[in-house]
Amino acid sequence: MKFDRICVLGLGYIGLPTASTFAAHGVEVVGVDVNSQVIATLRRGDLHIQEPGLRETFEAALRSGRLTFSEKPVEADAFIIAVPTPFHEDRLGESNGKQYKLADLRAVLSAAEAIVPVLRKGNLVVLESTSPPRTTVDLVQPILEKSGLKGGQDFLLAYSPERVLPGQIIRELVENARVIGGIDPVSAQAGRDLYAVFVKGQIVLTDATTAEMVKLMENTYRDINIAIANEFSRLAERFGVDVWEAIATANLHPRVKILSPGPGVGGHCISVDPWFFVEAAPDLADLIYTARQVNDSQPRFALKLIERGLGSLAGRRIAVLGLAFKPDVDDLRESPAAEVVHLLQEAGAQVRAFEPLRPEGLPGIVCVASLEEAVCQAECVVLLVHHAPFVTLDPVELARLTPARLAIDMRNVWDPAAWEAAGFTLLRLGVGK
Ligand code: SAJ
Repeated sequence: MKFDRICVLGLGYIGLPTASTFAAHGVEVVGVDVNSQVIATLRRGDLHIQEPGLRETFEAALRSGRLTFSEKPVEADAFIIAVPTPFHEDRLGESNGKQYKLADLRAVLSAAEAIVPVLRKGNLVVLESTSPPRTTVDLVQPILEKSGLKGGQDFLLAYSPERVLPGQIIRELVENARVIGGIDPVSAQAGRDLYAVFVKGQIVLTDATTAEMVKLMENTYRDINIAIANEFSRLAERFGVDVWEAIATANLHPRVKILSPGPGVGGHCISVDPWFFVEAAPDLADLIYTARQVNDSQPRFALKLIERGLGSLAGRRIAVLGLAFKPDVDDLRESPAAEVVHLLQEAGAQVRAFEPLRPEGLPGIVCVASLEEAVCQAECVVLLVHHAPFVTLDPVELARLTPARLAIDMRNVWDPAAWEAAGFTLLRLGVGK
């Protein structure tokens, strides 16, 4: 199948890079977003998100004249839905004493509704948003069929998860293997024709529900791996061990690859998607549920380390480095670093946070525009996110900027010998020695 014109619904961290990449590869793309401010920003040639390399691809797409924007879908050969699937903030599910978060699929469902008036015979619709198993066949297909057209006969429908890592999106979009699950084999094949425009990685065809499950399995596997690392950090403290040394040594085993502990797991993927399994099958997903509990409680464990260093937290002046959900991204959604700051504030500490990639920070947190301002009156400097400039921070220089002589490293990136030599007491997460 050939696709001359496509419509990409949702112009966030996935949709915008995808739309720009298609346009840069010769396809006419109409980018759609319900947020008129986003549309206005993009039409001006500005970006509302930061992602390395995105500006270049976006500008190439604009220059080609093939990327335009609209607040509503228009007729096209294919439609890609790339809207967020967060969880509901205001309600929880419950089954057998387990409370769990519920997927909020409203954006997916309204994107499908918006396609109905412009859906034509022979069109392909692809859902990319991470979704609970069976969303494509049980929820999206019936909505699209309100058009009077029948899925698999009149239009084609597939699920193809985005799998790109924030910070590496532009490269991974092209290089990663792509899974395409059709509601029937013809739909999967059409999906292959579409993504083959730019995907250099392997393209694997399957059915829609398998593809949905593959996506959830990948992120759940990572969540569980990080949960075991976090649990090891707690055990290591108890047993007087350095968890970083222990993990590095265990990882020398050819079949062991333990990830890194930290102050928690955040972002809009790894900390969200495993709940989709729990919600869909609370009676079966015990391990997944427990891993989520471990990772969600890790900010409290991080707080205890700060308490170990400072004693009571009430009234203490603490400089926090990093608020993003992970290093070298500007995304503060579901950030464990922000959670640690909230816990510090609840305990009465006076926190000044410095997030170089998003200096305005978050409401309710005092955010300053420079390292100097963050540390100048601090009693303790806490590294929560290992952004590149923090990793290379020179402790001798820092000692000149701050009266603090206590430093806490939640990411094991500061060299204990160098920091001690500069006059700091350095505490590291997961180190009981
Ligand atoms: N984290 C740790 N320890 C680690 C690795 C990560 O504590 O060893 C934390 C990070 O600090 C962060 C969270 O986990 O708070 C998630 O970060 P991440 O880098 O593991 O993942 P995401 O959420 O940025 O992207 C993931 C990726 N999935 C997998 O690697 C299986 C990406 O490929 C997906 O496309 C993305 O989720 C998504 O959109 O679903």
